[in-house]
Amino acid sequence: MADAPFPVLPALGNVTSFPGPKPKIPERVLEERRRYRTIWISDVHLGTKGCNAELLIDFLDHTDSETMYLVGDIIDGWRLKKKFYWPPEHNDIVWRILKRAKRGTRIVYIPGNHDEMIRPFAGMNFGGVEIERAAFHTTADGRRLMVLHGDEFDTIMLAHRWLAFVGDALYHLMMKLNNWVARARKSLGLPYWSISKAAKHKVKNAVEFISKYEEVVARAAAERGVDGVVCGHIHTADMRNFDGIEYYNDGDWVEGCNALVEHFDGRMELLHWPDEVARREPLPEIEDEAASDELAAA
Ligand SMILES: [Mn+2]
Repeated sequence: MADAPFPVLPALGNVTSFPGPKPKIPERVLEERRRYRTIWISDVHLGTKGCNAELLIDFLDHTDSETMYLVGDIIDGWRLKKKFYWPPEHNDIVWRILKRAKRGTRIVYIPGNHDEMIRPFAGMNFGGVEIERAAFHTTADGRRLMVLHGDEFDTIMLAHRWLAFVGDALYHLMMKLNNWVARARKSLGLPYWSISKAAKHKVKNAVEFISKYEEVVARAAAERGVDGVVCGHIHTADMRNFDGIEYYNDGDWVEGCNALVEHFDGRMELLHWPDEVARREPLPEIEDEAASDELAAA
């Protein structure tokens, strides 16, 4: 089913007169794009240095879908207000999304908290991009999913929000540091005190926070009578099931570089794009004739 012919989009290249400036990174016109029924991405944070724009451009050039949901925090208005940062690659992303809309992809943009200035435009359509506060999506196998950014649950989850962003790397660094501190203290005749134990408590809280958040969102979805929920916001891609309610988080393009996709049979998949790029066959090497001529002459 995943290889079923793509029913909606016309062949690539039909849009010959797309207006606007040419992107800095030229669009790769591939014969074969990966085609999905639906794509969800969020937490792109355009307007910040954290955004992995080139990877996202690569993703956009290699995929297509009937529907694409932009699940919030696409543009980081909070940071832009403080400091304006907008490299050409960020324009390239906007250009590609608008071109997708023109080519026939239904694009639904659900602003998040960082792009909340776009929320008042809910119900409007800009260049084929529908702005919505939330959306309902029916999968090919008939499941009804609620799509929303996810900051709506922050009031419930307020305590220690920052802990959610303390990652594994910090934990391991802490463990190393712990060994070093323990040895130093021992040589000084000081009693054992675990820095990692103190830190571990906080990291454990972070893991619990994510788990708790996921459950809160899933339960809220259950109350609305849907089969599942798709959100972003916490920058933690995941697929889980809480008592029959499906929870999907499409991750982010700051750390994870993830997308959630629905295949044509309704099967859901989380993509980690750096892995997909790594798996790709390298392009054939271009033989450097000048260099080989030099070698022959030597
Ligand atoms: Mn957010």
